[in-house]
Amino acid sequence: MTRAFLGLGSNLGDRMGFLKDAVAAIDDCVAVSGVFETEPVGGPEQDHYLNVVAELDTDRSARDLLELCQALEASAGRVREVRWGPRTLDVDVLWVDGETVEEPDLVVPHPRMRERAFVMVPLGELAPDLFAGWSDPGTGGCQRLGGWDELVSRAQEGVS
Ligand code: A4P
Ligand code: MG
Repeated sequence: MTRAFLGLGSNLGDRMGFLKDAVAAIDDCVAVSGVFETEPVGGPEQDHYLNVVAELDTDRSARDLLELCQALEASAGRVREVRWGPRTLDVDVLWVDGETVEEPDLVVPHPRMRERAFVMVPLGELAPDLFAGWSDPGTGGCQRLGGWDELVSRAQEGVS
């Protein structure tokens, strides 16, 4: 079994609902970071994101994980319009222990992850080893709203 990390983000519709359903569908997820409200990076003017990072203990390859990411995005009804544009759900393969991939449709570790506080700050809660030595290049606000379980139960009570 291998340690792997996925980054999840939503900035359209029921953001917490999309994240919750996606995490629930990852059967080898073993931990989830806190939930962060983050300023959009790149793309057109758009609303703030909720971002989390999920840790998996998995026997899936990076390629299998990309398929999982795309299936989760499809379940959330994601429509691809503009690159870096608003989305119900974006799921990226960030890191797979011991695996690097450089193919046209899959690059792992995620090539932009170290440029982004919305990835590195939640990732740092789960993987201090990957966070070590990182400094924020100034990619905008990243506010911790609370722990994963706390935000899931608040969403169930209808508080957003
Ligand atoms: N792809 C290549 N490598 C990977 C990987 N490691 N994981 C390919 C996932 N996908 C990977 O992605 C485009 C293509 O990247 C996929 O077809 C896949 O084969 P996409 O999800 O269709 O499009 P995108 O997400 O708009 O583009 P991109 O370049 O993946 O954007 P990013 O880098 O994912 O950034 N701001 C905040 N605050 N929070 C966010 O979550 N997310 C983005 C998207 C921009 N700004 C954001 C956030
Ligand atoms: Mg993406």
